[in-house]
Amino acid sequence: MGVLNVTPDSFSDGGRHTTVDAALARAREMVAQGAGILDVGGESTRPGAAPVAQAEELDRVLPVIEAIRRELDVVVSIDTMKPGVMRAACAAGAEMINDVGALRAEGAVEAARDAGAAVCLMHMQGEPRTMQQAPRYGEVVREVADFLRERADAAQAAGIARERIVIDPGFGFGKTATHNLRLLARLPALCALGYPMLVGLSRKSTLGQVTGRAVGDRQAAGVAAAALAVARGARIVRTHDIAVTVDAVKLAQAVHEQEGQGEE
Ligand code: HH2
Repeated sequence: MGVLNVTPDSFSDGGRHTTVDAALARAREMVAQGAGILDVGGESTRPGAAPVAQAEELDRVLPVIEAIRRELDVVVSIDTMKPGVMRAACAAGAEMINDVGALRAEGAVEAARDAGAAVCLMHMQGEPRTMQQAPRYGEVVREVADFLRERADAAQAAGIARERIVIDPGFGFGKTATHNLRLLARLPALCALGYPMLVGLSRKSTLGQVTGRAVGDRQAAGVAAAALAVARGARIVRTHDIAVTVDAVKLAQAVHEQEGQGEE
């Protein structure tokens, strides 16, 4: 899953793809490099980010979704928490809704159900503006698992088919580096919930804390994180760095498939 932020303020690629032409050029590049899904976002969720009005978010994402759908053979995902954006984006051709709020906004579950789209339900403690101020858990893996199970149950109770549901521990969303690393280490416990697992660690601050590197120099750490996640059962990797991640994912997947095969 390639990240396509059409925002002025996203933490690593903000301001780069704010025209439709620039976004489409980046979309072409990511598809050529092997992305199977493009995640189009018009509102940054980085720590401290300010909310964006719906009309502004729609102005940013709709022309880009329409342009991608006209030209490229790729699944478009809409990264939003707003039911109105979900509906309009799916009407414009998005087939997946990536909601960092896990469809908790009023009307979001219904919008996702009516759109007939796949949904990614992500765990977040708090809200983007304040989530990194003091993340706190008793047992982070259990609490994230309980939340994801509850949201997946709620989605199905509202009429969203189980096969359409993807889950995500939400790395960096109300979590310290230790929380993030523990969730990655224990990813199999979350995969055991029985839904395809999406992970997004690309360029995030935990990679910086472990390696001491700035946002622009975290590609190698991101590739390693993607491989570690796929080796632990992740099925979709959300990344800014497609070509190198595709190779890492292929290798990790090939090794993962050999687990439990052959001699005892
Ligand atoms: N991370 C970001 C945004 N959306 N969605 C899912 N499902 N999982 C993630 O880990 C995730 C996400 C944050 O990264 P980015 O889009 O690069 O930055 P910003 O939120 O500043 O636009």
